[in-house]
This record gives sequence, structure tokens and C-alpha cells, in this order.
Amino acid sequence: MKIMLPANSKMHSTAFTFGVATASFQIEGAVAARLPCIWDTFCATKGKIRDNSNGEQACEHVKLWREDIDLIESLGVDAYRLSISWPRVMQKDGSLNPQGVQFYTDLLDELIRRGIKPFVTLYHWDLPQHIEDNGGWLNRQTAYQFADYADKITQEFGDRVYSYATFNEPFCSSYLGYEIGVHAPGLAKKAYGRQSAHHLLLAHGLAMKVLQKNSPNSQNGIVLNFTPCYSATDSVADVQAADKADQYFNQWYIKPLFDRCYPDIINDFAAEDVPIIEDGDFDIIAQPIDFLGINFYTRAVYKADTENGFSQVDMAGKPKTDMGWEIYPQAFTDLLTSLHALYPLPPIYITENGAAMDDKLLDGKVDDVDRVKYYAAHLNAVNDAIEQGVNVVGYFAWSLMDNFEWAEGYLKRFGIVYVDYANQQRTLKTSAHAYRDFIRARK
Ligand code: IFM
Repeated sequence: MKIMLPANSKMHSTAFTFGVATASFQIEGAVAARLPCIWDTFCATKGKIRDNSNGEQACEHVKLWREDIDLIESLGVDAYRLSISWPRVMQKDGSLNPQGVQFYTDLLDELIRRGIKPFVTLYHWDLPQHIEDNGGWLNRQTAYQFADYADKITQEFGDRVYSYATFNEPFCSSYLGYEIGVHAPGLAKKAYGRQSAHHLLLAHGLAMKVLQKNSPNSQNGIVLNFTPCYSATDSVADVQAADKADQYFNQWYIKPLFDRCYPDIINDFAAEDVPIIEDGDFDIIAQPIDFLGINFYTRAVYKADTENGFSQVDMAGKPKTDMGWEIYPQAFTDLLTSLHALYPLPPIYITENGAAMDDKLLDGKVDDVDRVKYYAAHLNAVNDAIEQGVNVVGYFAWSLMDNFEWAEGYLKRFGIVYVDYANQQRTLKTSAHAYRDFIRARK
């Protein structure tokens, strides 16, 4: 089974970057060698993780990182997107943890030695617990602590890192973590969701200034996730509902970066839900970025709802991944072209795209044809957007290997490499072979 794009696709050019992505908490394990983080605490809280698992072992990447780099190299990718664990590299007193720094130094050096560009995310959800104990992202001070962490790390690694992203998916940290409580730290209040989002964006802006100073030769930016919103019918009420949902879930995180304000839906909020915004915050948030990272998995369909304004419609009978997310690649093209029309975007990297499937290891093989089809359809959707003028310069498959899928624990497998958690054996799935062959054919 092959991944094919039109022969004239710009994605066949070696100027286009292909990579694979992971995140620290989801793969590293070795929790004793770092500070506790909010996900350790969340996992230890009964009923929060579907299989009652945690990050103690994960993919044991801290131990097996050399083998994992062999794996990455074997795929022939140009780049590897990883995240740095804040609680591994920093100590409680705000100084660097030399052991943690050494781990990433070795990893980065080895990637560079093998010609694989490191794309580093500074925050992929593992906030040190002691900072949460002080209010976490509800405390404005956390934004300044993040900028300090970014400062120390970028002084250390500088432009050995090809690209720094300040945050991965601030929507998930704020909405899932502080507004509906299904992610760490598990708080649930609309006002918390909106205030934490503001502080995350503020932290992004503060850190961008630091990155541009300490590592001006790196590509510096932020990674946002989008779930495009469609209306269930053509009725005016449903179309308006979908637009409100889009403002609330998607535009909330991108509009401040370019337009220095939140979407109009903020005017519908009760006074207690409006975040505290200080003078000058939007000027900090709207720092120029070298790239925008976009993560895409699925779309959502909405209808009008008199109580909340909008409610999501279940797309029963439509093709879905193992997460229950509808497979709808056209939404990827629509998303990219609509963002291109709305904002003066810098070059775009697709920093995550992929699918959880119910994989089975049989006779040493995982024949995940549905995942190959997912990748083929979504790469073609990106190609369609490029043909319509969107400047997409890279694509990362989520994920390199199966890993800890947050509230789903180890029950969902997103990897193109299968991980047998009992013995930590890695097996390339059919999708890994297809991705490798597709990348090789390009060169
Ligand atoms: O596994 C996550 C990742 O950490 C962030 N983006 C979405 C992925 C799939 O849920």
C-alpha cells in the first residue's frame, strides 16, 4: 500500500520537510530523575486515566533514546519534533538541572550528527507540579516563569535547535485542563479556561522575545490545534452556531497572535468569565513568529442550542478513528485555506496529523492499512491547500510511536511504530513503511 501525491506536487521537493513527532511525558518515563509534574498528579487521581496508567514507564525513551534515533533515521525523515520536559531540565529554585540538560544535549547532538533537524517544543503540557501548586496557568506569574525557563534553555541549546515552538496546543492546556477538567490539572470552570488561555498566550509572547534574542537563527513560533467547525444544516441559526463554536474553540487562540484581540464571542461572556487582560498584553502576545505550527485531526459539526449557543452533533455512521474522531480530510484543506484568507500567516508546518487505530501485532507485523489511507488522504488535502496558495513547508506524522495518550492512557495507538509495552519492542507498522517509501521516493 502506497502514499501517492500528484506528480507535480510541491511536497515532492526536498525543500519540503517531512518528520515524525513525539512529546516528553508521552514517551520518556524516568520520572524519578525529574520534578513531579501535573500529569503525574492527574494520573495518580482515581478515575482520571481510562486504564489507570501513568507516565512512569511510557516508552522508556530516556533509556532507549539511541535505539529510537536509529528508528527515526531508518524512516528517512528530515526532522524530528520532540518536546523538552520543563520538570526534567529545571529545578525548584529556578536553576537548570544538569542531568536533564545533558539528556537533551546528547539527543540533540546525535540528531544533528545524523542530519535530522530537531524541532523542539518547550511546553507540551507537563507543568512542574510546584508551579501548579502556586496557581499554575491561572497565575500570571507562571507566564514569567515560563519565559525564564525558555531563556535558560535557549541559552543552553541556542541554534543547534532548528526550530523552537513555545507551546503545543494551548487550547488543550486551557480548555481541557482548566475549563472542563478532562486533562491535568483537572479544574473545571469557564473563567479558569479563559484566564489560563490568556496567560498561556502571554507566556508565548514573552518567550518569543527571548527566543528571538537567544536563538535568532532558529525558526521560532507556536503550535496550535484546530478542529474546524461546520454547521449541521444551512439554517441561519446553525451557521451562526458553527461560527460561534469556531470563535470559541479555534479563533480564540490564533486571533490574538495576529489581530491583538479575542474574537467577538467574548462580548457574550458573563462578566466573571472575561479574562483579566492587562494593558499591553496583546502587544506582547502578537510578537512576530517565523512559523505557525498547525495540528489537525478531525472536524466538528454544530447545531444551534438555545442554552449554550451551539452544541456538537454526533456524526453517527461516518468513518471514524479509534478515538471516535470523524475522518474528514476536506476539513484540512478548508482549514488551511480559511486561515490563509483570515490572517497574514508566516510559513506553516503541519506539526501533527495522524490517527489512532485499533492495531494488532500479528506474526511480527501490524498491517494498519486504514492509517495508511488516512495519511494518504490528509497529505493530499495539504497538497490541495498548497495548490490554492497556502505556504505549507513541512509535515510531521503524529506519532513516531505508540505512547501515553493522556486521559486514554495506553489504550489508543497513534504510532506509525508499534510499541509492545511489556518488552518495549518497537515494530514498524505498514504505515511506517509507506511513509518511509514515500519520503525516499522524493529524494
Ligand atoms: O497525543 C496528542 C498530542 O499530545 C497532542 N495532539 C493530539 C495528539 C492526539 O490526541
